[in-house]
Amino acid sequence: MAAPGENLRINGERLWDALMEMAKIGPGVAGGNNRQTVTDEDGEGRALFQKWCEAAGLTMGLDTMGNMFARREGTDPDALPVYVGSHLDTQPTGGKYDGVLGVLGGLEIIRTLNDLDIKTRHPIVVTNWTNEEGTRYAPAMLASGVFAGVHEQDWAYAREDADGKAFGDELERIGWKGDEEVGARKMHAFFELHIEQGPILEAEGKDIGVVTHGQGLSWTQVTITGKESHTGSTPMPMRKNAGLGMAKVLGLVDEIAWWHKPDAVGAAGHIEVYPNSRNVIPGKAVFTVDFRSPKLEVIQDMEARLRKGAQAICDEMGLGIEFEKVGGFDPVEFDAGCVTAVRNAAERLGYSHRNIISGAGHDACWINRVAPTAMVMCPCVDGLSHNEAEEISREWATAGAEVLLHAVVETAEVVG
Ligand code: HGY
Ligand code: MN
Ligand code: MN
Repeated sequence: MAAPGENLRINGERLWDALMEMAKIGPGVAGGNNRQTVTDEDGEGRALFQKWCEAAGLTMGLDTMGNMFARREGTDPDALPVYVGSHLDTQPTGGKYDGVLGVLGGLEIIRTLNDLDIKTRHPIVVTNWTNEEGTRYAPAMLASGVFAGVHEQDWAYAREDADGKAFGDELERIGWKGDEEVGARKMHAFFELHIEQGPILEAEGKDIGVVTHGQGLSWTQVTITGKESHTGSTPMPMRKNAGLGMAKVLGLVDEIAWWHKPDAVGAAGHIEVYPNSRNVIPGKAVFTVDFRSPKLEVIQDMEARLRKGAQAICDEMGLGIEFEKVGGFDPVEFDAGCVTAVRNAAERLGYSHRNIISGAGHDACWINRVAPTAMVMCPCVDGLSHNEAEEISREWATAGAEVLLHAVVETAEVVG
């Protein structure tokens, strides 16, 4: 496949303007975003994306999980499309670039090809995957997981948020539940541009991360039960303190991750105690343990140590404990051909680059099961993400989108 010339560049200002425009929808309280999945704000963001896609001459497909597919025709209608995209939903205290850069970077590719009247043999489809974050509805990468055949759609529709609202009902309520069968689409390849969400690229002064692998993830929801009682009048020996049990287990989670250093991370970001009253000993604690590692055997060992150690803590304290696996995927190795297209693009464009393993999960990790897939990463300031202060530079956004452009166009085969 002929590679595009090194002077094929995107319009960095236009990409940056699009990012800032999208960031106005579902603003956070500290400069970031709170555009959680299947909320009204998510619906607004989708509508803006659709408007831009239609203005760029794309036709929009929508499947039964709300995944959006904006198609630019190729010269060969029978050729499988090259897909490019990420997610528009954000964390409750999310940044402006996590996911969004990958979707709007895909749109910028289309806008650039239109400007230059470049045709490709394969169609190109810009994609927005529903509920990548997994915050309001666990697990993360829910809709790309259904698309890849990992989750059943009915199970996904029944997932409930903290207020007991079902995912399928909310998707329908915001008007973004499509008719197209999820997973019916076949892909020639899939590329995802994403911020690193870690410190490596910035620390090493690299413009581009060539993502060869994605570390695996395990989410275990733990429920510890004790006995609610008065914080003042209940003698210490009589207490069944579920909150204290949780605190000890959280200390164990940290120990387990450090025990496997440097190949493991562990924490709990979701934590609830009941009744959460100042003068009541918690009778129940519910929290989700997030373990990750590039090595499957390390993830499995961490899960086993958690169950054994947490059970022993609760037995000792006279507390009940239940475990439920609520998310996870094995470590991922991306497609060598697509990864090479990304690396060659960075070389051709004169961007410094290094191979990198993705610390975060992405839709690409599931799509890698059904199509040749690779990711492009750009640095982010202080490696910070899942924080409203998440920041990137215009130069980094431009570099990432240009590498994405070259990898996608080379794979889609320029015609004429
Ligand atoms: O959890 C993750 O890694 C992703 O940000 N959803
Ligand atoms: Mn993301
Ligand atoms: Mn995220």
